[in-house]
Amino acid sequence: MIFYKLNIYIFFLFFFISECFAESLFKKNNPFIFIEGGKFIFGNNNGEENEKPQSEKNIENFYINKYEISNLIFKEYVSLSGNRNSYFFDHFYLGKDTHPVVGVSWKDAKDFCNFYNADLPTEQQYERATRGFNGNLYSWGNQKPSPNLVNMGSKECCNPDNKDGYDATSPVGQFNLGKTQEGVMDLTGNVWEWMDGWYYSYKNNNDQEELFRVLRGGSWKNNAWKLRSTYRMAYNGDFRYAGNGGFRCIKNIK
Ligand SMILES: [Ca+2]
Ligand SMILES: [Ca+2]
Repeated sequence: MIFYKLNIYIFFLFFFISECFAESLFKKNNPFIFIEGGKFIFGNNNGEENEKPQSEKNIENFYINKYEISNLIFKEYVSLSGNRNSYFFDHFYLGKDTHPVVGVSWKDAKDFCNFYNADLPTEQQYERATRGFNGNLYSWGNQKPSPNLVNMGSKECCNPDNKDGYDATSPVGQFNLGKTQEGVMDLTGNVWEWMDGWYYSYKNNNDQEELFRVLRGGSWKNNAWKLRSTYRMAYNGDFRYAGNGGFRCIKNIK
C-alpha cells in the first residue's frame, strides 16, 4: 500500500515538474505584449491586388509574443508534447538555440500555440500589431528598410544580404530600432510568420477555396516590397522545408 502511494506521489511530482518546465521557457523567454484594440487601417490600396481594398477594421485587445518562437523553445515543446521537431532542428546554423525556428508546417505552428493555450495571429492581428493604428508600412514606421532596422535580403528578389550582419536568420530580438511601438520584435523581417486561417481574397468572402495559408512580414531573403506589413504570401500549409519561415503566437482576451 505504501509502495502504491509512493508511486502516485512520484507520478504527481513528475507531472508537476514537467508542467512547471512547460510554462517556464515559453513564458520566461518570450513574454506576451499587450496590444490595444480599436479601429485601425487594414490592407493597402497601393500594394498587390490581394492587399486591396484598404479598409478600416475594429479589433479586440489581444496579446502577442514579443519574439518569434526560437529553436530552444520549440525543442522544449517537442520534448514535452511528443510532436515532431522542425525540419532544421539539427542544422549547424538554422538550428541554433537563439535563432527563430524554421522548417515548420502551418499545423506544426498551430499545434505549438494551442499546446500553450494560445493561437496563431490572424492577419488583422498581425497588421494591427505591426502597423499601429495608422497603417504604417513596417514595424518601425514608414522609413525605408535599412541594415540597422531589420534582417532582410538583397534589393532584388530574393537573395540573402549581410549588410545587416546576417546572411540567414538572426537570433530573435536583435533589431531593437525595428521594434513596434509596443516593443514587439522582428514583426518585419528575419523569418516569415504563419497566420491563422485560410488565404482568402478581401473582396469576396463567400465561397472561396481553402487551398493556401498565409505568411507575413518577409524574411532574411526579401527586399523592401515583401517586407511591407500588408504583403500577403499565399503558401502551402504542409510545406516544412523553408529555411525562412517561422511563427509566433497570440492570446485572445476572453
Ligand atoms: Ca540579412
Ligand atoms: Ca518576422
